[in-house]
Amino acid sequence: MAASRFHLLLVLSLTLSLCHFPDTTWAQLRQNYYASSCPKVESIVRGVVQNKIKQTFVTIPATLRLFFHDCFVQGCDASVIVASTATNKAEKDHSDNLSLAGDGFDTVIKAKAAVDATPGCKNKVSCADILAIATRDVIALSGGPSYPVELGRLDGLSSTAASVNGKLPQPTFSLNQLTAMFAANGLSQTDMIALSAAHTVGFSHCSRFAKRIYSFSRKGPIDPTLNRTYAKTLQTLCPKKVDSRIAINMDPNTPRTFDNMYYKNLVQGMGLFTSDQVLFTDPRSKPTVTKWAADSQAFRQAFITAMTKLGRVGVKSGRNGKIRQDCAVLA
Ligand code: HEM
Ligand SMILES: *[C@@H]1O[C@H](CO)[C@@H](O)[C@H](O)[C@H]1NC(C)=O
Ligand SMILES: CC(=O)N[C@H]1CO[C@H](CO)[C@@H](O)[C@@H]1O
Repeated sequence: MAASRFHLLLVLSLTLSLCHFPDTTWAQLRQNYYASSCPKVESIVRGVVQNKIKQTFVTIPATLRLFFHDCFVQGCDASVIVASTATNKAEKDHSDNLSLAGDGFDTVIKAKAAVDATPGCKNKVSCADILAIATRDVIALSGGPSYPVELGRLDGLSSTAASVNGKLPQPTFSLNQLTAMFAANGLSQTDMIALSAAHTVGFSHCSRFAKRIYSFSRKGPIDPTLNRTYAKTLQTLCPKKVDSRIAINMDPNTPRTFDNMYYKNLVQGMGLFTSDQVLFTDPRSKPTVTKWAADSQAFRQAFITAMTKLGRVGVKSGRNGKIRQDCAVLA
């Protein structure tokens, strides 16, 4: 009795405190958010994404990574898409953006134009939601799991390069560092392991892992957790004096398919970054990697859960956001 009264109080006070800070919750996100204001938004975005993929495969990894970077810096509010101006250096011009491929930005801008050209939809759909829909679509269109996407985000009101500092994981991170950074965004270690499988598609520049194949430590030039055969392949693909623009497939086996090959690679010592391989070498995450390498269905379910949680990070509402007319321009 006392316990349930305490429970009631707790629920009440939580509800009250949420009411005081409605701008920081994701409670307003829901499926079919645009059912009355722009009912065809999801099929419009899907059409643009499909066309864009026909032009270039890079659309897939570029859009997926753009969504991740957007959500981890000031929340999923399309602030990563904002262009720098004479007076403001925006998020996308931080050095960690390096390599955010232009095709992700282009996908959102084209989809926004298509949505706004649809009668009734003009200025009704946020850039942040368009990016969330496009991301769901690129995953599904490359063989990954599909899921109903939660919508109702507003676009952020600021975007600064300084806000990126310390917010994105580095390829040299340990399991503790990875887990802590994801936890800061409300994501569990299991979510982190699931989301890392995004590296089953897309490219990396040689510089991001060169140390692992050429100058690992005093004990030897090659990272001992790296498969020897794979290390040799990487040395061939990325010679010491490599053109800094060269990028290689992160999943050497099925680079264009969104699948659980990522985990199968880790089991064979074929994770490209330290932050990938550590998921297998650290005994705390190893059982999950082993399980998902063998059980694609379990991985897909965990990935959907984690992506949905990622999409709730730092969502803007009320006075903390707006619907941008031009995704690249704040005002
Ligand atoms: C767990 C920590 C993570 C680290 C340390 C990390 C780091 C990196 C690095 C260094 C690259 C290569 C960039 C380049 O050289 O061009 C990369 C690429 C990529 N990352 Fe991650 N990442 C992480 C998690 C994620 C997550 C959670 C997602 C999405 C859900 C993601 C999606 C991607 C994609 C799709 C690419 C390929 C981009 C392209 O080909 O254009 N990453 N990541
Ligand atoms: C290294 O990779 C090859 C396939 O490329 C595999 O046959 C071998 O078992 C791997 N070695 C280890 C130690 O996992
Ligand atoms: C795609 C993009 O905007 N890249 C920028 C990332 O940051 C560097 C350095 O700050 C810029 O030179 C790039 O243009």
